[in-house]
Amino acid sequence: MRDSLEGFSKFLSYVLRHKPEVIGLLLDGEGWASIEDLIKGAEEVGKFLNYEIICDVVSHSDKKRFEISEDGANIRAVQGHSSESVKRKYSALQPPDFLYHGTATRFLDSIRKKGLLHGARHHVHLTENEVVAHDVGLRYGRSLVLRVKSYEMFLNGCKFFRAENDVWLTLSVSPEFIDNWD
Ligand code: HQG
Repeated sequence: MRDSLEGFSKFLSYVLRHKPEVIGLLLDGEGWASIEDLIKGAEEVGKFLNYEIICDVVSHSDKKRFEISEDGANIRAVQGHSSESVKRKYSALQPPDFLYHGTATRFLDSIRKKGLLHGARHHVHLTENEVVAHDVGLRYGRSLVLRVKSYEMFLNGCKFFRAENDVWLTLSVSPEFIDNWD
């Protein structure tokens, strides 16, 4: 992501995942919002956006966080939502044997007791890529990558979903399915 686009990307993540109401934006159940309304709403809070900037953010997003509809009229974040208006219906999939979750060492005691919880977001986020997981953990402090026995969870009836940008999602991970505490 180029530096100049990072601020716009953070703003889009904020309104398309978490707080659309701060700019009076409506998200439908699948997370879609009108780009016209997004531009108008942003302008009302003093944030200048236009269609070109939005397309630039979408195409340069390192994690492919956003998607523009085929007709070019709407935009959504593909995962990471906490907004209650969004109830994405991902299709359930068989996961690989293991998936990774990057966290910070300071959360470990709690994770040992309660497992991984989705918190304010709708899902726990997992990845096939350990390096990506490490970077995710760094956002909160000293990073620690937990290995999740995803296939075993699947055999035990837990559902897994994969967002359009290959982020894996599940509702929670109980401690017994984490296999590398030390
Ligand atoms: C931790 C980024 C204590 C959890 C990434 C994490 C991701 C617990 C934090 C996406 C816990 C929640 C999401 C428990 C979980 N006790 N702490 N029982 N269970 N936690 O930001 O997964 O760049 O909501 O380990 O790539 O860090 O924004 O979730 O540290 O896909 O596109 O609670 O955000 O993508 O933090 O990150 P978050 P996350 P973007």
